[in-house]
Amino acid sequence: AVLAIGLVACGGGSQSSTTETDPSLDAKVETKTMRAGIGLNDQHPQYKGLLKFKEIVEEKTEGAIKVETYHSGQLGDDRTMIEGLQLGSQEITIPSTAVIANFVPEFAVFDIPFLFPNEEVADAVLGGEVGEGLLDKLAAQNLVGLGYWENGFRDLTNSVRPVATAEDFRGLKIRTMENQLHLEAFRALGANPTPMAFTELFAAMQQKTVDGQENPYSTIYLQKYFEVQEYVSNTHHIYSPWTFLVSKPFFDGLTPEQQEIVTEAAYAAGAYQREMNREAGAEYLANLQEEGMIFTEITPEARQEMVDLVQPVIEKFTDQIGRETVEAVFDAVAEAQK
Ligand code: TK8
Repeated sequence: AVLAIGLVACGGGSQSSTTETDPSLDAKVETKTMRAGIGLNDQHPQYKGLLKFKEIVEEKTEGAIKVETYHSGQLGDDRTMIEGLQLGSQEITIPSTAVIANFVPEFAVFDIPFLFPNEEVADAVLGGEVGEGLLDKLAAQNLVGLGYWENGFRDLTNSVRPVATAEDFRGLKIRTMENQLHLEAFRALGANPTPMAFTELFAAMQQKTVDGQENPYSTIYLQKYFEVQEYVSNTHHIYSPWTFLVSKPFFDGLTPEQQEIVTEAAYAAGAYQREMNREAGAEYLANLQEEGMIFTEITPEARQEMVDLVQPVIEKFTDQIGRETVEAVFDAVAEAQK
């Protein structure tokens, strides 16, 4: 009780005489705090994965590193949080690779529509040489990438009409992530896309500034988009990875042992998050229909038409992404399917 009062009295700040007399705190080195922020809410597997990361790190460092978790964009939108890592106002965020492409252009390779046929191929490419090699490029932006987590296959929702074919995209105002390739791909499909931070999306749909959006079923359900959207189609147009990002100045300031603990925890929590995402995944579409959304199946023929329509966009962006990266990823995708 005396210790607690002492801490309260000094506002948890610099050491008081009370803490110095506590033998268990005597040997303790300075506690480091990692502020971790994400855009999704606390119901999402991404947040549960983050809590797993916190648990592992705090246990293995015996409290020498503390992880503070923030959800629902409490620390800002994805772009702002990445900048926060660069500036040192925050230590962790887990954004979609599509947003990271604004910092490291090669990350746009994952924005190529219909790149991954299934999750197993995504795992092989992201967890393999190509995926890991891309993470190395983050250092030049003062960022450290500790593996990929899973946002998942993105599916279209809107409040205007059922979408079964490319023709049905015509004129729909679709919010996209802040990513050039996404914008042009949706234009090629005939939609009228507008880029927007995730944190503004719900209000935009509610106020009908946009007709629709695209995200995995998990997000559509857990963020309650069914309240403002009527139609959902399994477009599965992009597999969206997340990257676990840490502020490089902060990471460099950790001891080698702490760096290892943080790295292993990020990968372990990522595996846990992916598993949870996939386990729950099958139910979310049924949940959406229970909430009254109308589901439209995209036939293989209709999807092929979409694939063909976005081909010119892929060609246009190949040089901007980096031809070498694009080829390496396509090779890895082919290899994973052998
Ligand atoms: C959340 C984002 C989100 C992404 C988007 O921070 O912006 O649509 O899919 O999940 O990462």
